[in-house]
Amino acid sequence: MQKAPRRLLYISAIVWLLTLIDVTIVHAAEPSQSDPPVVISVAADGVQRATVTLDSYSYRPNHLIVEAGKPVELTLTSVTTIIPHNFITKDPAGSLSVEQDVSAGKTVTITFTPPQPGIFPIYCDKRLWPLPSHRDKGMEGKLEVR
Ligand SMILES: [Cu+2]
Repeated sequence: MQKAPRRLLYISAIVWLLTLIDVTIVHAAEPSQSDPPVVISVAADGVQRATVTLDSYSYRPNHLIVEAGKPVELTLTSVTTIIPHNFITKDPAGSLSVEQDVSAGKTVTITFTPPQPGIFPIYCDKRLWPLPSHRDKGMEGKLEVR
């Protein structure tokens, strides 16, 4: 009979603790809005290659400039120890649709070819309920296709 309320209390304590930790992390890590844009150069084989570092809660660099119609190869490297992230960029009006999970501490390489010019948001939609999404915490950037 005692079990249910105790469990609820336990869950409340965990949520409270996570919120506290989260607030601390958000205040410790300043948002990286001022990163300079990075023009990704086209290699001899025609591929535009770059490495993006995923941290809690940022992409670095967070403003990528690429050319339309040429393949883009991104090496996504997570430097977190626990928190999983992802890398999403989509053009609702076109055929650009990238969605890649990157587990904590892992590196994943993705390749896509942006079909047309435009500026598309890059973001992480992970969230630990009831906390705000990683995007809300500043984990976003932009893909500028020229
Ligand atoms: Cu994330």
